[in-house]
Amino acid sequence: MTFSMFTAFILSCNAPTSSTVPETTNIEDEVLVKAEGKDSMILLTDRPPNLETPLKFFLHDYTPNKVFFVRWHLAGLPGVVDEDTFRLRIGGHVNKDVALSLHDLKTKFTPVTISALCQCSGNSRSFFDPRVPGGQWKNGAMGNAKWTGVKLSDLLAYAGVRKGAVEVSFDGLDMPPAPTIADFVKSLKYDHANDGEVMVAYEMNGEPLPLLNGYPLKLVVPGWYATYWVGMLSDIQVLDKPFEGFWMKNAYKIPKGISNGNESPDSLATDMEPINVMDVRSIFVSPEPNEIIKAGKKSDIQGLAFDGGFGITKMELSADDGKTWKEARLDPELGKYSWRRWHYDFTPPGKGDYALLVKATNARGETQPMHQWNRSGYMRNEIEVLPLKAE
Ligand SMILES: Nc1nc2c(c(=O)[nH]1)N[C@H]1C(S)=C(S)[C@@H](COP(=O)(O)O)O[C@H]1N2
Ligand SMILES: [Mo]
Repeated sequence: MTFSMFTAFILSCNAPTSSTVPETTNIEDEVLVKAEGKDSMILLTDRPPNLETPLKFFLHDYTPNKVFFVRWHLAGLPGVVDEDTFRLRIGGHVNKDVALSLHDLKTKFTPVTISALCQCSGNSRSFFDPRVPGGQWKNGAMGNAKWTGVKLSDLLAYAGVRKGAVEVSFDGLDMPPAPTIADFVKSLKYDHANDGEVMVAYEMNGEPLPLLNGYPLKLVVPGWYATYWVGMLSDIQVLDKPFEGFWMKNAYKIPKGISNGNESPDSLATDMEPINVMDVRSIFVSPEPNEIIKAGKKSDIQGLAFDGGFGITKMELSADDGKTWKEARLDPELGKYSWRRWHYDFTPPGKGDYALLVKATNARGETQPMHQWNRSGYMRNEIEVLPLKAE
């Protein structure tokens, strides 16, 4: 394995060749880059690589691997992973420590495939008002894919879990760039890890994962925010006491038991818990903001809706700032953990400016708030507004 702290993954960039670097980046100023194994994507940071999917690719039900968003915390990423020598290790509170090759994973266990949305906790953070620190993502820190691999419960049974297991931790090949920074390790409660849905994927949309999406293995935690979807997964530990690492104990915390992770800037929540199931949410995909549509003519407005796996049951749009709502049509489900596409016919009566609002409701009756905020910019699900011009 080649470990290079500062592997350059960005191959080319269309940023203006001006000699001055702006001190603040306006979210309207997108810089598109081509990274290793990827097509043009929106650049957030280059070391570690953080790349956003341009909105137009959400016209696909399954996000193409070449533009699937990329999010790493630590700059110490291997530039290449050798498929022959790579091993996934399982140890800790088990009967036998095991080391499995990719070939073992593909031949010793029954393969499973699931469609699931992988959404960063901080997706759409740039829209929080007041602004919060962290990656200033728009809506492209998510992607929907078909994941193929092995059930984690099968792997745990293979190693033989001893009595008294409470949690399972997951570590990847990425390394902190300095000893003072904590390695990226996440954990799940043992019962969740062993539920038969959590899986270790070796394929994404029928192909090996791109290196930048965690080749060769990614933990898939259906319905949960992507911070748990550990990439370049190389080490699984069964634990007989709760995991105490930085990325569980300190980072990725939300106000406990509060819907949509809401809190207010002048009275921050004090009781916090690790982020978990995705809240209900919808976005506009087409037309894009400020696009020009035809006055007096029907326009297809379409977008996506998703939640933590309970199922989207109703989509509504409003053209009068939320006073009245009309139902939109839902496309067939792609799977309970996938996003679901919706369509709405909108005919602007005359020329002028319009603003559409969109709201999803799920099978548990949960819906989206008019306003949402928290200090970390997580779980964004405020009702989205689409400005349009009719001519
Ligand atoms: N090993 C490792 N896995 C990781 C991360 C990381 O920094 N290191 N980031 C997590 C976060 S916060 C997100 S949003 C997803 C992003 O997955 P992607 O880069 O394949 O889109 O990976 C998760 N898995
Ligand atoms: Mo994330």
